[in-house]
Amino acid sequence: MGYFILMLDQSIRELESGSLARIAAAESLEALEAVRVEVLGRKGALDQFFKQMGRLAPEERARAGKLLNGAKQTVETALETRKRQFAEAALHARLDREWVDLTLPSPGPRRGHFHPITRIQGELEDLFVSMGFTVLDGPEVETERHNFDALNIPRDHPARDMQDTFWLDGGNLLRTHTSPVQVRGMERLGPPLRMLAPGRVFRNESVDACHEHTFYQIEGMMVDREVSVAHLIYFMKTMLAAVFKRDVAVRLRPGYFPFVEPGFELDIQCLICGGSGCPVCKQSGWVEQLGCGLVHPNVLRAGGIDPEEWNGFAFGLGLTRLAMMRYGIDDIRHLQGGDLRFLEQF
Ligand code: 2NL
Repeated sequence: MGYFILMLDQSIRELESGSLARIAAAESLEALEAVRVEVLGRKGALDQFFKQMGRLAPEERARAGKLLNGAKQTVETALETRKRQFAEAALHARLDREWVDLTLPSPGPRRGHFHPITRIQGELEDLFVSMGFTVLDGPEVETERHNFDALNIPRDHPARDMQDTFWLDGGNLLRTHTSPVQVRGMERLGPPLRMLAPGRVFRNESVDACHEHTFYQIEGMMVDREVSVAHLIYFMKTMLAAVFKRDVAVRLRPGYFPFVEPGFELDIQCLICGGSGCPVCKQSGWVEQLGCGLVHPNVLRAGGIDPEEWNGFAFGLGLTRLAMMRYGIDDIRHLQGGDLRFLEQF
C-alpha cells in the first residue's frame, strides 16, 4: 500500500470523525444543514475524495470506495439521528407548555343573570304584591279606545299624532303607555282594587341619549272609598326607598296628565349630591322621577267605576330612567344595546 493511499485513508477518517463531532455539537437545523452541504453536498468534501479515486490502482480504488461510502453512510445516519433529536426536543417543549390537568375540578356552567331593567321590575312587583297589589299584563297592540279615549285624552291631543304613536293598519296602535292595561284592569277587577301594570311601550320618536322608541314603564293604581294624596305619597316614598335602598326626600309639583286630577310631578332629592346641586340634578338639588295624581272621574267612569262612590290614585314611571338613576348609567342606549360586556356589570 502506497503512501498516498495511507494519507487518503487518514483524511477520510478525519473527515468522518470531524463531521460527527460537528453534528453532535450542532444546536440547530441550520447548523446541521451547513454540515450536510459541506460534507455530503455536490462539490462537498466527500465529493472531492471521490474525484481523486480515478488516480488509484483498481484494487485500491475498491478499498477507498468502500471507505468513502462507509463514511458517507455514517455521516448521513448521524445527521438523521441528530435531526430526529431536534424534532423530539421540540415536541417535548410543546407538550410541556400544553399540558392539561385532567384532575382539576370543572368551573361549572356559566350562570346567566337578569337585565338591570328586569331586575328592578321584579323587585317592584314583589314590593307591590306585598302591599296587596295585583300584577297585570296586557296586549302591546291596543285599541284607540283603551290607549287614548278611556284615558280622557282629547281626540286632538298631540300624543295621538303620527309623530308620537305607531299607528297600525285597521286603526289599532302600539300602546304608548301601560295605562290601557289599567283600563282593562278596572273593567275586570272592579272596585276596590290595587294593581300594577309593568310592560313594554312604544313611541314614534327619534332615538338619542335620552330617548328610545321602545322602553319599559310601570304604572300602578289604587281605587277605594277615600283615597287621598297622603296615600299616594306614602306608596311613592315606599317604592322609591325600595328601589334606591335608602330613604329619599320627595316633593310634589303640579303636573298635567289628562287622566288624573289633580296631577303631580314627583321629584326626589338628588341622590348624587344630596340636594346641594350637581350636574345630574342640573344644580337644582332635585330630580324628576315620576308622574302621579288622583284618577280623573272620567277615567274611572270609562273603566266602569262610579266616581261618586270610589276614587283612587295612579302613577307612572319609566323603568329605564329608574335603572339609569340606580346604577349611574348616562346613556339609555347602553341598557338596550344587548352588549353583554356592559350588562354583565350589574
Ligand atoms: C309619566 C306619568 C302617569 C298615570 C300615569 C294612569 C292610568 C290610569 C288612570 C290614571 Cl288608567 N292614571 N296613569 C297617572 C299619572 C301619571 O305617568 O310620566 N309616566 C312615565
